[in-house]
Amino acid sequence: MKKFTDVTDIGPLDLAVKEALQIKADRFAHTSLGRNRTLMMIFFNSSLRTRLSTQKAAMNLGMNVMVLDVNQGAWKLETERGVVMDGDKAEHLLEAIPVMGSYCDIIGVRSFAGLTDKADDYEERVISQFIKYSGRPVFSMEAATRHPLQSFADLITIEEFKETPRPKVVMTWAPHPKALPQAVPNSFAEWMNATDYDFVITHPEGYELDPRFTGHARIEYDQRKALEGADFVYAKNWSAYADPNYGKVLSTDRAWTVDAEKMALTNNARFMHCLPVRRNMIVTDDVIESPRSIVIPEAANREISAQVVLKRMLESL
Ligand code: AN0
Ligand code: CP
Repeated sequence: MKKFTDVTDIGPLDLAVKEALQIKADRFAHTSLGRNRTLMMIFFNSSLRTRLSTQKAAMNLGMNVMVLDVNQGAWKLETERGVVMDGDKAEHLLEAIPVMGSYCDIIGVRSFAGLTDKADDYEERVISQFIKYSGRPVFSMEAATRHPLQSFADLITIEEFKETPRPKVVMTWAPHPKALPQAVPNSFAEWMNATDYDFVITHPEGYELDPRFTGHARIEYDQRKALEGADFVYAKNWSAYADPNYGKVLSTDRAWTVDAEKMALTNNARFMHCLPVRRNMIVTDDVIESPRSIVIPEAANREISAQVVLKRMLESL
């Protein structure tokens, strides 16, 4: 595998999940595959899970790991070509990328949407340049429009916990005080649409996602109606996608918070969230702490999704 940025890069999902479960059963089965190979993780944004789980996955494969926090200690990077660099940015991505590529075998990049220029975000300028200029296999650790390692871990988690072959999975928007990217919900929709699950998306009006991601999923504006009979409730906040409100917070209405009364409408659903989560905005304490909440095993599966991707990239070197 030479790149991992969207669902199509992983091939048939049943095989990917099978490989993930094999790795989970024996995560040290390939400790020599990564010998003398170096992973470089480049973060333009903060992270807890992605940083730790991806590093752990690389260590399970015997790799060496380097981590660069671009905004802490590195030169500030210019990303636009053609600008006169007389501001605070000391280095251009076009030099920095091949230099970083020269020190490693595989590159992971986290670069969130800026949420000001939709065309810029949806062109995936930053990660595309890594793919083009690094000379290395590149995987997304959440780019502007997708978070595929998260969605893959979500899929593995649903496969582990589902009690019916074709569960009803409901992704619900929930309130958050700050503007967040659409990457997690876009990606989750893209991956769920690649399964045969009954997939429903619910959000307030104005929060419609890019139809290239939501595809044939059912959109239901009445959250309670959407939640009826759900087997999995996947909560997430995102900022508006539609013009003229791109990147804006339109509502922080806590009537959309996932609470016990909402969960009572479901088929005793499992509660999921990618984390980090704001308690009592997105979800109440009692729901996230309940035995039906699977946010911790979901996060634990990030190690597994990362290990499948790294293993396949190492095999292709
Ligand atoms: C980020 C987001 O919503 O994209 C990362 C989630 C994995 N969340 C925050 O910035 C809180
Ligand atoms: N879910 C996730 O990607 O978490 P981090 O932002 O902490 O990496």
